[in-house]
Amino acid sequence: MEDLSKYDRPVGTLVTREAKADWERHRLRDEQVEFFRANGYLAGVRILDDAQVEVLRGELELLMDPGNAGRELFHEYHSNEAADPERVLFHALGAWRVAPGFHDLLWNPRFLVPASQLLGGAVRFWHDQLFCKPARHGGVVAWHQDYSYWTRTTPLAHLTCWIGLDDSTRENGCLHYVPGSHKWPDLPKGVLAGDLETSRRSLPKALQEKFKPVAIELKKGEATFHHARTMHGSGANDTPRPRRATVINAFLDGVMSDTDEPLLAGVPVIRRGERMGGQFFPLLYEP
Ligand SMILES: O=C(O)CCC(=O)C(=O)O
Repeated sequence: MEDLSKYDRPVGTLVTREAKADWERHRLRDEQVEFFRANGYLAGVRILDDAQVEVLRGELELLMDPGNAGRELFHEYHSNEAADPERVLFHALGAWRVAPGFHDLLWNPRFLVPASQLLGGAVRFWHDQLFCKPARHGGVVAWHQDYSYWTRTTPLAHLTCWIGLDDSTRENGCLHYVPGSHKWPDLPKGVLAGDLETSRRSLPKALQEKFKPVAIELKKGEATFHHARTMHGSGANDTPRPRRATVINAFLDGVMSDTDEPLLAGVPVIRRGERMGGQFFPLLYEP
């Protein structure tokens, strides 16, 4: 299986090539950027059309087979990460190395232009993630701040783009955010697919009082962006249809390693204090 991380440009046909001058039309409006700054998230940004969603759903089906040929290229691969034995949460990091659609998605201007506006500069890739909750017994994702999993990179200048491959609703386990929580301090890391509410109960009382989550219902192909300190989580899926999503995690160019260990499984060490870069962390966009 060829490792597509060798290519720091699109390799297939998922994303149509547009002249850079045409990328302006993907810019967020000022009020959208202001909403993100005030609340720590921005929902309802269309990233994919229905045909592109179908391409990614097809690739995802192959990737979810634990016997898939690219399995060894994933940095993490959990067919079921759910702590609850009655439920299933598929979660994997590294699809962009294996499947051309997930690879090229990183160079989609509909993602890159808003990401650059929200980060305030050049966009560098951190990693991708797949989060899939199967029909009827889909698992939860516990309340967390993404940066609690990423303190090995510094400073915090990170952004998450969550893209639905199904319509996501309260019933099938859509994402929920706590508006304003990006201004909270760094909180301890919990068990990602553990009990939804444990981390909430362990918060200081003052933060528990401010904990007023909102449900982010989206159409397939739409995205929501969030700040790396924004508290978020998602409930179970008991509906007859799956809730599938792909996530792009990025940071502002210039973020550094803060460890002498490999930053992801299977990736060479970037020494503490060195800027993130190289084959596995490509520069995606310089505005
Ligand atoms: O897909 C989900 O429900 C959780 C996603 C998530 O936690 C994340 O993108 O950081």
